[in-house]
Amino acid sequence: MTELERHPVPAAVDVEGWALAVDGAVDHPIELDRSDLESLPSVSLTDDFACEEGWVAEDLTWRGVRVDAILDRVDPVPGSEYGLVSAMDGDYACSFPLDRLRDCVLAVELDGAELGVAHGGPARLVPPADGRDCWESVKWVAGIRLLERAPTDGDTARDHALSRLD
Ligand SMILES: Nc1nc2c(c(=O)[nH]1)N[C@H]1C(S)=C(S)[C@@H](COP(=O)(O)O)O[C@H]1N2
Ligand SMILES: [Mo]
Repeated sequence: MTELERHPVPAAVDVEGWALAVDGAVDHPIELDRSDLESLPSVSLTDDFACEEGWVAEDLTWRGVRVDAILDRVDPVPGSEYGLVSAMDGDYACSFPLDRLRDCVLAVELDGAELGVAHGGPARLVPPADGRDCWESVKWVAGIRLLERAPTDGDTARDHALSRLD
């Protein structure tokens, strides 16, 4: 079975009119479209991506915007400590301590080309490789919601990912 057969693009993923909502415990909620994202400073990083299922995709070069640069635009309230990153495929979402989320890159390019929908385009979260779980790399990112406390529900990514393992 190929990787794309294991991880097909769900029907709920609709990239037309895509925009990223950044809201929650912030002073200035915003919505960014592709050109807004392109106007922010970008960074590149190259690493391997390993999945709990036992495969590794080597030497991937991502380009995108550090979440830090996005959060600077919304002015998180002082008590903001977590971020819940949600996706277009149903209730898939993953929470992060805010400091770690700031270090993630919201990737819009993979290996020098626009990030295709097959791999999570228009925008995919790429957390720092150190201590990263595969399900934290949220594909088809639709929202970043800042929270003052760790979410007690809605943080579904791990369950979704592990439910695919036998
Ligand atoms: N929105 C969303 N993101 C997701 C997933 C998912 O099901 N939905 N699966 C995760 C898991 S477990 C893995 S291993 C990778 C797979 O990425 P790939 O399809 O580019 O190989 O996406 C991660 N991000
Ligand atoms: Mo995974």
